[in-house]
Amino acid sequence: MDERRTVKVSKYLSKHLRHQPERIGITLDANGWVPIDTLLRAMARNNVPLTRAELDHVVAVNDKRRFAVENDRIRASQGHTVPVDLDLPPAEPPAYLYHGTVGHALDSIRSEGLRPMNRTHVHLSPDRETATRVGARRGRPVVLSVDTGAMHRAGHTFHVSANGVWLTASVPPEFLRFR
Ligand code: HQG
Repeated sequence: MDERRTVKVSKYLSKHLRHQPERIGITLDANGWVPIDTLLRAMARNNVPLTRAELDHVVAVNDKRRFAVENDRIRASQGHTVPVDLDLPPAEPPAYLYHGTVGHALDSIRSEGLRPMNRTHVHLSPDRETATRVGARRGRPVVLSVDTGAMHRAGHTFHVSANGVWLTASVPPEFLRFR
């Protein structure tokens, strides 16, 4: 399978496993999983035929390990806008995590902090380099440091996804460093 098709299928999977499962007639379970045979049948019906071996390849080579396969089921590891409970245990974050955004969001972020917007959680990165890439999806990236140690001590809950993205409900502005 060539690189172009691999990326195309990965985007297709993100779209339907995170945002619009109903568009191809599948239903995610409460934890975001769908049986792989159900997914492959739905893809065939929607003119995107994919074999199990091809799916396994897309999952295995994905640059951000976006998908998890377990017991012949698949789910997106993070990034959902449909309400799913990833059922991840609470995790103690490092002292600082990072958030990549863009300049025009800063005034609003300064006053209301980070909100999940359309997604189920605010997504935080373990290092500045990753956060820079996240911000760059939207324009010239701006990286904020988040005092996650202080948030944790103040009782905020954190989870880490299977692919190393940190998730929390929101980040009040007092925990953000705009440097
Ligand atoms: C911004 C990708 C105004 C926030 C990435 C961001 C990540 C606010 C945008 C994952 C705000 C939401 C998630 C506020 C937050 N006022 N703007 N109060 N609070 N924002 O895409 O973090 O490649 O939902 O800064 O790598 O950019 O798809 O979140 O710019 O892990 O696998 O609102 O998506 O993963 O954008 O990205 P998003 P995100 P994948």
